Amino acid sequence: MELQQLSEEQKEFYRTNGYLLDLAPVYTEAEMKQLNRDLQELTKRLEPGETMKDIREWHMSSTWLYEICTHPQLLRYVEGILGPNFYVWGSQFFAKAPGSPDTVAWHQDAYYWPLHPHHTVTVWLAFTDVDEENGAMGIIPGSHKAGLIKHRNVSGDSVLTLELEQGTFNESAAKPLRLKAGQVSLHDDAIVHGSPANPSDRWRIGLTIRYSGTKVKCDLSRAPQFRAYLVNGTDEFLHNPQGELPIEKFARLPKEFHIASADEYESGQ
Ligand SMILES: O=C(O)CCC(=O)C(=O)O
Repeated sequence: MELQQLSEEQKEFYRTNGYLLDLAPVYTEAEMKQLNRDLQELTKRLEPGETMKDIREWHMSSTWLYEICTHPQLLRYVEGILGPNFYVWGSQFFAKAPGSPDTVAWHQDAYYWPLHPHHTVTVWLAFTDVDEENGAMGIIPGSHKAGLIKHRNVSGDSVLTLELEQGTFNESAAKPLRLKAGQVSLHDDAIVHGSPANPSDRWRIGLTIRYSGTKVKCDLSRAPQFRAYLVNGTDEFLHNPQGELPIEKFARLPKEFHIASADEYESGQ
């Protein structure tokens, strides 16, 4: 299939709103069926007590996941946002079983990450159809322009540990990111987003993949596990340690290689 480039209109929409939807699918229905079977194989590598959200940064250990993160169509979409030179450094599944009470509290990704400057885009690849009924992610259009807002610790059913305080953004403006399996959305690292529980009888599974322009430097004192994999263009800065390519199809990454999140940095873990 011929690769799609982002149009000038789509780039402008992203700059204004901080997200992008309605892109041509990256995978066909048949490919998604196979990818979901493969995902089952990968989940067999989880340890007791772990869930799919612990499949995190496994692109460093699994060639299967690395190939998804470097799918040529994904790279073309990301190139439209970041320009020609960028690396991948993060990946994580966000899955909600039928009836799962798990939520993702409203947050801004950049608050979690010791990355400067802000030039990071997340691809959210739908492994299942997602909509309002099964806990699709919601975003607040344009909220990436307001800068970073202070987060507080959250308890309860959120799978993340920090949240924005109510009143710091306009929750009623939230837009659900509906996707068919095999489609992606893109979002800016400063956009306010989150997701509700899944009261439906369907699974809701998405893979987030994080890409940054080569000018982005990670503060390694806060995330020593950080590894950049140049996936497009050239790295004229060499700001970050380069990752080693995985060699096994479904190998897990030892937990100590997960990239810590903001609360963990703050508590010095
Ligand atoms: O899938 C979700 O509900 C949340 C994903 C998310 O927070 C992210 O992509 O940063």
